[in-house]
Amino acid sequence: MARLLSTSCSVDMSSSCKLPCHQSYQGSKLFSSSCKLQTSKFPLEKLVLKGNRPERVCMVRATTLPMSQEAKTQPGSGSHQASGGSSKRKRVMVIGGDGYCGWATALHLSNKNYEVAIVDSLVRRLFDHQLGLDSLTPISSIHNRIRRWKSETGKTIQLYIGDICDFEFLADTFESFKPDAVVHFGEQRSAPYSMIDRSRAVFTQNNNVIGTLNVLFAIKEFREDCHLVKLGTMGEYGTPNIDIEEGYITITHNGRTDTLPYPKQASSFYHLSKVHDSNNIAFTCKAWGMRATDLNQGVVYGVRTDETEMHEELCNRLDYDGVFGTALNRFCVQAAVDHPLTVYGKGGQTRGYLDIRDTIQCVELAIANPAQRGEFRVFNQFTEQFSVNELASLVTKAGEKLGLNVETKSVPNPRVEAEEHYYNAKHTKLIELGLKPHLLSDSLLDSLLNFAIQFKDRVDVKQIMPSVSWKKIGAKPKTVAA
Ligand code: NAD
Ligand code: USQ
Repeated sequence: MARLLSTSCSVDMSSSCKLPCHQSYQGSKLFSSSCKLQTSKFPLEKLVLKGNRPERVCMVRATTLPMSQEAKTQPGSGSHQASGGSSKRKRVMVIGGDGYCGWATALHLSNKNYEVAIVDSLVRRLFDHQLGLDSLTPISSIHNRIRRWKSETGKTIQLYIGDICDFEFLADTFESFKPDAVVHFGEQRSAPYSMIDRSRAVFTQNNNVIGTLNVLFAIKEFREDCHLVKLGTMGEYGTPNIDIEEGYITITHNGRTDTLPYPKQASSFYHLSKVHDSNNIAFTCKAWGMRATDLNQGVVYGVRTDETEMHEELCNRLDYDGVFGTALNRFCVQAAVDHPLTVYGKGGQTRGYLDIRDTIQCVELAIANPAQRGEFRVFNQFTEQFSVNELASLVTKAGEKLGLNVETKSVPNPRVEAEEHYYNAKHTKLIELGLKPHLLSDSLLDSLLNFAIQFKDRVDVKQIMPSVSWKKIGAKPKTVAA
């Protein structure tokens, strides 16, 4: 049975309904809780009156421990064994396991016989409600997803619902689950979301930087030997006019040589939060002897993995809107509904891309080959680089083969970014560990386009054009729904 730990939940949504709420229990302490959904332009905060002074409180703190007690497991030993074997299965905590990359990864690791727990605040589902967005694919609740996984495979995934910015909650999950590795996907991951207004910029940096800091403290406090596998982004590097190395660059300056962190030039408040995370992680590897791998991931595309294919209730999300949708996924959905492909500006923006099947492969490789104590390891996680124009032309050709009439439209660029630039980023370390890339092929584009066509009736075309401007961001709270 679920044990409620703490609930202090008041969240913004476009409606003003009130939900019944639980009284919650933590140790001997009773927390009163009133959970109210209200209309507000702040993402996850509200002003409450304390004495005569207004005070901001963090809203999402509903936490459960663990959803299913059917699978009582042995506490992990803290050592790093292979995933096989029965009594010594490696225990992996997937933070953000209800999201796009996290869900596919949690299922894959569970399938590969890792003992998996998902930790998620479900805040991403809330953003969708707030902004009036939805995944192209219908997605089941996290509870139904996990139940379905159990009935399809017999495998249990434990579930902890809560906010990692709440250290008490996180500490409890660490003490309960005792992870050997933590895969941390649990952040606000959209650059446009972080550029909507001040409150979203502040939310993004607070959520991401404090959440990661809490994970670092939890590892130090409860699982010193645990390997942190953290999702970073290629966007930390920006688009310098020299080759991008994997994390570090050796520089000779005034006759002296050193190997230093590669310079960072992030281009949104979201991407900047990742830079701060990387610095905090690097520091704790040095200061506390943490073991960490920063996966600087490129833009992910695709939706199907072997595990999500097993049942419709296991289906992953696919975002196509102007806030959370990413380039190639968006273009495929646009082609399916006869919307011109939205190339921003000149379209020379070049990034690293990878198939979601490679995301899960890379994470598995990182877990199976952990960093050493004190090591801050950085891998560039992508398989190919493309400009936006190249992607548009690939989707146009693939669409025409399926009888679609695909057009491209240059949209005034809502972002501040170089539209024509040099880009050559190294990405050999994961290949050396054994990554076998799924390169972007005609068949993958066919399948992604067919997938988009299958769900095209669910597309809200009003959500396609970008609505967030890097230059127009202001302090005033904004509503960006169409
Ligand atoms: P997503 O929004 O689909 O999933 C993120 C999940 O984290 C959500 O389920 C959300 O509820 C959860 N979460 C957020 N803040 C949390 C908190 N404080 N406590 C607990 N849970 C929290 O995002 P995604 O596309 O799966 O991305 C996952 C990670 O990979 C992110 O860190 C992102 O920066 C990184 N990444 C994603 C891409 C991409 O193309 N999707 C590319 C590069 C890097
Ligand atoms: N772009 C278009 N048209 C569109 C959408 C995007 O031209 O309709 C352009 C953007 O201007 C940008 C490029 O395509 O130059 C990539 O944009 P994106 O929205 O696909 O990806 P981005 O905002 O960079 O963010 C995504 C994920 C983020 C991750 C990042 C990896 O949302 O979590 O960190 O990819 S990277 O791009 O390497 O930083």
